[in-house]
Amino acid sequence: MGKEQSLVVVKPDAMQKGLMGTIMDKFAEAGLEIVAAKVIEVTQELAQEHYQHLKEEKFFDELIKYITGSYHTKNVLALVYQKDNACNKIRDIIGATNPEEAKPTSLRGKYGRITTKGVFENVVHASESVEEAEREIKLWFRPNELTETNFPTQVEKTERQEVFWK
Ligand code: DAT
Ligand code: MG
Repeated sequence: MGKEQSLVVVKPDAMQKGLMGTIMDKFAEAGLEIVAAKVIEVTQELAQEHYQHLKEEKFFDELIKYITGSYHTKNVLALVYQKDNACNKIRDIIGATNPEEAKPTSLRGKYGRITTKGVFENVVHASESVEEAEREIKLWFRPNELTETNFPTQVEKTERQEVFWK
């Protein structure tokens, strides 16, 4: 049995503010191990799928604009961390969803803000549970992008076009 894994996303506000190192330092201090990392632009499709459970919320459209980088840089840093009880440990470090309610010493408490449009610019995403982590890791990463995985994989032949160096 492998260790518990969680998806972490350093959101566009944190990327633009140069907080990637600060955020990763906190997780390293807590003994969390990185098993995947990549810088990507969040597409509309990925954003909508990631936040599908919030589709009916009145803040949904603004949330999608925020995570796809309409207000900051488009890049995010997507990571998979692992450790026993990783989801709870990481959620504790990042703090509550609303940055004004988050503990002042947490990442969201320290670096987050609410905009005049009501967007929670809360710096970092992390999976809330083991079940959510599995769904999110499978959504954001392919199996071969993780150095370790507990989730079953299969080999498929595809006709997909891939880009190579020339
Ligand atoms: P979390 O990101 O802490 O897991 P969530 O899954 O409930 O929180 O919501 C996802 C994101 O949606 C959250 O990071 C910020 C935004 N959000 C949640 N509740 C909100 C609200 N009441 N007003 C504005 N944005 C909100
Ligand atoms: Mg959540």
